[in-house]
Amino acid sequence: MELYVLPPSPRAFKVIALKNHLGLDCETRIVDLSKGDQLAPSYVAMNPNRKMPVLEDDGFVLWESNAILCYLASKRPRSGLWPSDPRGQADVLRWLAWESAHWDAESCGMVGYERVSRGVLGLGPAEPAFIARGESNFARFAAVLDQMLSGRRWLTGDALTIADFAVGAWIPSAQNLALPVQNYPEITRWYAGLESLPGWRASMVPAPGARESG
Ligand SMILES: N[C@@H](CCC(=O)N[C@@H](CS)C(=O)NCC(=O)O)C(=O)O
Repeated sequence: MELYVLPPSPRAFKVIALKNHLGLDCETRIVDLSKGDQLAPSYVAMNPNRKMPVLEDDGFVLWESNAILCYLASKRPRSGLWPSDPRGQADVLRWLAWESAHWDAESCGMVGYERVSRGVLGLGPAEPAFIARGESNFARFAAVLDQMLSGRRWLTGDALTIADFAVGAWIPSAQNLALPVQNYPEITRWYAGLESLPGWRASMVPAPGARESG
């Protein structure tokens, strides 16, 4: 398997952290967005969206980071990270959708796009109105996350799942983007649990000020 990624972007981090957590045999290839690697015809043939990450497994090509999480976790069904029972699976799917629609596109990712990705992609200065909207949405959705984590070790209960990888991958970026993660005690407690996983720690990239959310 090969993963096409640009760490420390959260969409890259989540798939790298899961690969490391599961000990999967998988090469990583850097997609340098600042150099336009995502625009190369060979890359566009894999992902016509011209975005990373992408997974390639023996001719099977998969884009969308949360779909990649499902696929990687399916390689180790006994890990329980992608449950097979209908309610467990739907609960995880709920959080994968929430992460993509709200945590990424409307809050952390919106602020990251304006403050970091625009620079990486050469798209000009940030638009303050989008930063303000992203910060306001962060307060809204971080409160939901904090409340839902109350009384739970992990996002969907006692067991770690790929939902934790998807949502938790944004916390280092949120901190670097000065989003006030520290105001949410349940998020802080839960994230400490993720950071204690050896595979998670091994995936951290020390890159202060550089492409935290690209
Ligand atoms: N929903 C997608 C989002 C992927 C995405 O937005 N990737 C960004 C950077 S992390 C990208 O490749 N941007 C390049 C561009 O838009 O030109 C996923 O989760 O995989």
